[in-house]
Amino acid sequence: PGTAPTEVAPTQVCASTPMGYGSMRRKEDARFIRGQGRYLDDIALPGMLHGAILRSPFAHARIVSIDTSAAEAHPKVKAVITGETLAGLGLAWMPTLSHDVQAVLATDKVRFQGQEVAFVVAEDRYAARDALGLIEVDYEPLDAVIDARTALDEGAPVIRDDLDGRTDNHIFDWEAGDAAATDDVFARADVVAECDMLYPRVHPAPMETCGSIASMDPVTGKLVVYTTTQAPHAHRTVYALVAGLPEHKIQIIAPDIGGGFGNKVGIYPGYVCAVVGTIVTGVPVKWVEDRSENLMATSFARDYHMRGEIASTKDGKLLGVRVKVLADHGAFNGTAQPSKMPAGLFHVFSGSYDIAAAHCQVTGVYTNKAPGGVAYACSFRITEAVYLIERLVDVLARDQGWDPAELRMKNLVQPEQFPYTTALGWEYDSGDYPRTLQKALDIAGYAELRREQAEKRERGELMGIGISFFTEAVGAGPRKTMDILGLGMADGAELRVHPTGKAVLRLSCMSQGQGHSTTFAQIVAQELGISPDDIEVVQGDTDQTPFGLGTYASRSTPVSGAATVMVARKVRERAKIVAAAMLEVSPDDLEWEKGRFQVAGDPSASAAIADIAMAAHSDLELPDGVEGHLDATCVYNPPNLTYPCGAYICVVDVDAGTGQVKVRRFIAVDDCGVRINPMIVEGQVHGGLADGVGMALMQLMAFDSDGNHLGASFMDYLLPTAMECPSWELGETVTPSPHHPIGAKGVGESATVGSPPAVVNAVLDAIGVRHADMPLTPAHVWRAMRGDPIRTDLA
Ligand code: MCN
Ligand code: CUM
Repeated sequence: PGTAPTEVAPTQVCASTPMGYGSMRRKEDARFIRGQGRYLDDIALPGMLHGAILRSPFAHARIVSIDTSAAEAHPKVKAVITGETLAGLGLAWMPTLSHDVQAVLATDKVRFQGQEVAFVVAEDRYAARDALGLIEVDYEPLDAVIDARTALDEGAPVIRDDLDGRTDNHIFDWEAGDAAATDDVFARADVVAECDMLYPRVHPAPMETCGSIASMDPVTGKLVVYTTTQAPHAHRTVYALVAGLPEHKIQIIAPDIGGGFGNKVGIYPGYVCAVVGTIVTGVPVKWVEDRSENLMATSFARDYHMRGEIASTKDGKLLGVRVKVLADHGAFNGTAQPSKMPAGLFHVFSGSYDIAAAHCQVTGVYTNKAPGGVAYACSFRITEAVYLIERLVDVLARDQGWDPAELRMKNLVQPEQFPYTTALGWEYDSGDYPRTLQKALDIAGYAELRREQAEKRERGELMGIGISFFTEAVGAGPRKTMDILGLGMADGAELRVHPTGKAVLRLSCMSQGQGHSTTFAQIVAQELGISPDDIEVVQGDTDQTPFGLGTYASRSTPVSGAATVMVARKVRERAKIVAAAMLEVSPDDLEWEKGRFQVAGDPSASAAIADIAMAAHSDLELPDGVEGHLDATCVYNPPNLTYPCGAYICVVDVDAGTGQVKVRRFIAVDDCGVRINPMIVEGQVHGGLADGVGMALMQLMAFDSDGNHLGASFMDYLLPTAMECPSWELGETVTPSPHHPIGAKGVGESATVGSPPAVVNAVLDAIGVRHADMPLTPAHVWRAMRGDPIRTDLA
């Protein structure tokens, strides 16, 4: 027992480059594995200076005074910038992605431990750091709000007294669904299960931390910013708005990115300080944060306190679900999500089930913790939504003595119900949920696992089986419903085929490790019959690429991918006219066949794309009104989101003496529609499953009651390694998205979203406990087994 069945074969990598979809090796890896990646910290500009940030040791304190004279006297220091300096330039505060403001450098108060207080620019990084110690700040400590549940208490310290008329820490109330209809089904239900759960604060912790090099050319007045960003064009627009510069005077360049995971969506004070630094000194200024700074001050994730309830008939037909959420947004409301949705896409929490009524009520509060929110492969808070519903279903099954697999199978949305509109108004595009779950159960050998579990229980051994089924909504989004800071979420693409038949594709999205250079070339290859090796994908430079909102929420394939298909098809239409002129036939007589146009009924008369490209640039006479050359542009506004799904099963063994959890097996059957590169998809799934094991078992941003951050290094903030991960057993179903031009759905966050509840459900199944919060560290498991539930996030 316990060995993986052998029928799960790893994906075969194509021996030669496919002319389209298939598991080709990643084009970018030849560079990366030879150490030829070019990351922000690899860049050095002539005369460049280095910045460092002085950070607050307090979670909440008034700034009485700042004395920078000793730092300024340091022989290698070129400038010391404080909030007061910035206030003089009107830059002390910057807008956040959620229509709040955030201090660039604190002027009045510090509001979280690690907040930015002063910026030193010096000849080298070491001198800049040394000079931080010479700055004298006189703080007057204030009581801090650390537990979100006390943020709205009478008499709680008011964090945002900078905002006019603020007397409390309330940010927003938001609801979705039909409250009355939901209350109605609950009143009629035979059984109701409820559960309080915390999705604790975690951090994306990419391998590369964040940084910027800003360079203002004093002659042309052009600002060039090399920066770790997942959304170069969105950043440029924000800089333009803040600095009052036209977009063409700002160039954002994202070099190679060493992991983003949502951590590189927002604009951080350090980026703005680097810009101010170059304006003040007249030379380029580089700022790169260290690991502790990254963990303490940049975008965290989750921090959702949820009280969920689920209603069902006595024979297990789910009727309704409702939830009240308290969302901890930290000291500034800087979460990233579509503007009209302050809880992101959390309202997909009815999950994969045919549920008649659902309602959520979300309240956001300020606390003395770092701002940010969302981030970490979150699909705009679908992680929290999936965790909620998948825990509730398990709690209900346990209360009623039902099998959790059977309960799910009984309630899944059926294939014939698609397109399926949920009680919360989402239109799920496609899927075959029962088949997907059945496949996972088959790979797992579910019945046999339950038998094994029962036998082990007899012997006092703790083995658990946990299931989760998720549906995600990715590919934000339709312009009429989704924008960020007023910018509609459509993406541009430009494709140019050179005379020799090689091509350049320019995109607004930005790879952080997802392999876009490969997969987007494969899309063009599939449409035009040009080898992916001959297609260069350009991203990350706003002077070189069309406008679009960037890579997060797994939107690249659904939106930029669709734009790529459409632009390639536009080029193919032009190629058809050129081919018709070459072959002296009507375009209507031509058929497209594997990279060439051929005359219907006469395969010997044909023109390959490379010949067509040359002819398009030649003296060939084209019909009136037809432009020469072979290129096109397109902007894609998605009609709907895409809805990938998956069934995950986790098998754990728990040491009854120590509470140590070992993940023995993990089965993941994903459906992301048509797979462009199955190997890359599997890589994305592998990474996300490791994320899930990490969040469920070890990752946590904890605080003490004074707001001291207890996870500011990898000694305390634990990330999973290969040692904690089993050999993943993957499967797939493929239900193409009906509205995406190639039927592809996003997959980049699926496994991070879907796997934590499977692991938690497995551990709780093993120890026979109804609920305990993540992370299920040995200490937490051990206490849970003794019926001693604790708040895992507070020391
Ligand atoms: N893909 C495919 N077929 C599909 C769907 C996707 O071949 N049906 C491929 C895509 O072409 C792309 C990759 O899989 O190469 C991921 O595609 P997609 O699902 O569109 O996601 P994005 O490219 O938009 O990536 C964003 C997503 C997010 S939001 C986070 S967070 C995350 C993730 O990607 N961050 C990552 N995966 C990551 N992987 C790495 N290595 N590094 C990160 O920072
Ligand atoms: Cu929310 S993390 Mo990803 O969407 O960049």
